[in-house]
Amino acid sequence: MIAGGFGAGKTTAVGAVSEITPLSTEEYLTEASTDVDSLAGIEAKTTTTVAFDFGRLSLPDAPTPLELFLFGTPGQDRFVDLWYDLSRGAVGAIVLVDTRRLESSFTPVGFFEDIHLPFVVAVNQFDGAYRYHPEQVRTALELPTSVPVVTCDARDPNHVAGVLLTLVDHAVNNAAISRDGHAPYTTLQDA
Ligand SMILES: Nc1nc2c(ncn2[C@@H]2O[C@H](COP(=O)(O)OP(=O)(O)OP(=O)(O)O)[C@@H](O)[C@H]2O)c(=O)[nH]1
Ligand SMILES: [Mg+2]
Repeated sequence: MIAGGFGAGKTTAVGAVSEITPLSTEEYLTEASTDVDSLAGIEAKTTTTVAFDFGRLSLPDAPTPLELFLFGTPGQDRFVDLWYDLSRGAVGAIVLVDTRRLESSFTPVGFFEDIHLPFVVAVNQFDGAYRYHPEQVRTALELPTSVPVVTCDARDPNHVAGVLLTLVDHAVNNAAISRDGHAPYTTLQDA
């Protein structure tokens, strides 16, 4: 799963790295969301994801060759029911973070902690945004040392692939049982 707050760069990340034309469910932002979905720092944004993004990435050079199916979530908290559906059977999650709007990261971080799905935090370094050290972001989000925190540019395929490899490595090394009792990465272990 590629998760994170509204406008953190999830659709951008899936589109950057997918080797198929991504399925996207973008709809135009309207005046109705002006007061609830802040565009501070992302004023050029005109659409938002209303269901999910889907893409695919093969990693033939990974220690075990992998084919990852990428599901980008909608960012707003009001879509949390959909996050539950998308997380079923997932290997793990990337939480993309925009440090200018850090508060929108708490809900996705708490969500993956609650369902015990391995996740990594990737700070999406927007142009002009202050460059915080990953350890400062860890402290601000109250993350344990076991959760990897990395930086990336969500527009760069190599960066996003690198974060996915970090996630796969983290998921393999952190066996966890999801809240519904299924091992979330059975497929990965089988591979
Ligand atoms: N400068 C810069 N802009 C980015 C980066 N990633 C995304 N953007 C821009 O930021 C805006 C938001 O990107 P999206 O990919 O739509 O974000 P999202 O997280 O999918 O948004 P929602 O689905 O609405 O929650 C777009 O205008 C992107 O072009 C980045 O790494 N650097
Ligand atoms: Mg999106």
